[in-house]
Amino acid sequence: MIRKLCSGSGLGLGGRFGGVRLSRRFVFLILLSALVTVCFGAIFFLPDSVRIRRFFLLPSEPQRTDSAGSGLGMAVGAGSGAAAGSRYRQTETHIGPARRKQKEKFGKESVSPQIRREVTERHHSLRDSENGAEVLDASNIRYQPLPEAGTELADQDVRSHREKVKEMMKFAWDNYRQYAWGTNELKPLSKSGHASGLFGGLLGATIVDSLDTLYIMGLQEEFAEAREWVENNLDFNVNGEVSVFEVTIRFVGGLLSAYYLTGDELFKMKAIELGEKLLPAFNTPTGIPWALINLRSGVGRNWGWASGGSSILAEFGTLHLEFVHLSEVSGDPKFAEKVMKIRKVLNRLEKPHGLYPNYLSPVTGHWGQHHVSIGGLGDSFYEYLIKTWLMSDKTDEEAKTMYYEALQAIETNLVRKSASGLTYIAEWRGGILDHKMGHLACFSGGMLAMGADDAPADLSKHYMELAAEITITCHESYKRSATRLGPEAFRFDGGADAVATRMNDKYYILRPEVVETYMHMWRFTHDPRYREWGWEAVQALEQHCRVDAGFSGIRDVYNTLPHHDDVQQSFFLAETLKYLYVLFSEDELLSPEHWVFNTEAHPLPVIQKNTQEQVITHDQ
Ligand code: DMJ
Repeated sequence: MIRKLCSGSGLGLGGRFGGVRLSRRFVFLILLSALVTVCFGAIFFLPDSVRIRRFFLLPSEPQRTDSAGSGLGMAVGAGSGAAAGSRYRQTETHIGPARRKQKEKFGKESVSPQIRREVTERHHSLRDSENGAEVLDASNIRYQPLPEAGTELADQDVRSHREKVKEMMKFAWDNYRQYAWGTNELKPLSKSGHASGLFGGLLGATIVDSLDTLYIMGLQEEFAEAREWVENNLDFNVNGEVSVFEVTIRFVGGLLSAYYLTGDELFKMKAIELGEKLLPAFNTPTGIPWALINLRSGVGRNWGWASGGSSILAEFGTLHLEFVHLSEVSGDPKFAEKVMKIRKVLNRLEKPHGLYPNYLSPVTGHWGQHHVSIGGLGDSFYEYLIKTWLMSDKTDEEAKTMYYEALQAIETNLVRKSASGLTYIAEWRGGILDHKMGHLACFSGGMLAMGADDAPADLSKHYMELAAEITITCHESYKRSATRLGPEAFRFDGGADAVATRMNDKYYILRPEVVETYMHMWRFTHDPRYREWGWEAVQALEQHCRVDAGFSGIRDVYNTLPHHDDVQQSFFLAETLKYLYVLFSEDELLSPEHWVFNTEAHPLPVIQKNTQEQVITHDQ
């Protein structure tokens, strides 16, 4: 019995040697547990622990950017099919020898000095231009406040439509303020805040996204509340991973726009501060940024689902307008240099049939999967080429050339007509056409119209016709549903003609692209049907998306029985309602000669060649 106790329990009842063995084990156990405690502490409490956590804990992979906030969790395009299990964590410290070589190659390229020279030359040429005014010093740029809107419209119907849109904005805002203030978005059925995975620990997406819409609509009290929140609560020092693209278009774009509209330095300082926080995302061998960045540690990585660790065309290709303006307002060319480098890399790459695949490795500089789309994953890259040209006051020839070349390749390879004669833009998978068009792709009607004027070799008329045809098709996708709202994606094969055939393509999450195109088409043509179609959309939104406490997306546009997704997307206030409001306004409000909308509908001023035109007023 005693022997048993001695050998088994280690309670000190054994002989001398047994006692020594037991105390060694005891010390060993204590050391081991101390080590485990230290490791765990490091994983959970050190600031740069995100990567380690990801390694040890089951990942909660952020969703595809565009639709991630939807609550439906749909991935758009090829992203959804990409191996969910192939987790990719390629930070600079993880690159192998071959890739390191690539990094050195790209690092040593003459691209950087060239870009620096171009950006600096541009800086100087503007600064030294005729009148000697320092136009790049934003304190010299004065933007006068917009007038009280609504007074100048002669047409009573149009005026009342605009008032209706303003009322919708107030309703969406009031409910956000009441139930979700300070969070990113409102859940209008749950009456609570919605945390989107796109913004890490960043808060207030709806507030920052709404600033300019509130201001433009003359909702002054609401704007003042939003400003106060920005001043006291908007904090970028968060330990969380954000989407570089989403934060740029919504937060940086929203702040810049608020600055340019109001001249309030607070917004400028905040925009620059956030821009600085995003810069580490560009520390890759090629200069193509990571999709995600931890704002505190500066560690970047790509989405796990994106072809072989690629960055996404529509993300890294949609930073140009904001970063150029960050250089404008800060006087520091480093922001513009980053996006110019992206441009250079893209420009010199070999393109299959002249098309830009949606995936590009930031490490090797090689294309990933050959999936081409003017909808999700590709869309706003093309938009930013033509808008960069326009925003540069038509001086950025490289952007212009790249846009028209890309457009030509798209037209040759992707634009098709359905059996009933509807024009659509298909997707391309390694040379095989997928005859579907996403809601996101419907922005392209407006883009085509915007670029028609400067098109080469008398293609202007043709591009305007194409723009009108695409707009008709997108309108048909709305018209052919029971709710008169359009699905996330619609098809042109297997007997389908501008309708969704799969259940997970039937949702509508308050997206703006179709009304965005109506707005541009109205401005370029003054054809009244675009205002009529915009009004149809307003009525459908009121009927099917308005709920007790805000607006919600719906899960099936072909079913009038309500099945809401319970998310009021921030882009509904930033874009959908703003574009509708502008559609029912006079052309002078944010006119295309002086303003370019970023892809989140935040107006940024054209950087005028002539410095005298730097004072931008509403009535120019
Ligand atoms: C917005 O955040 C932007 O318009 C982006 O370019 C695409 N997706 C959403 C709206 O649908």
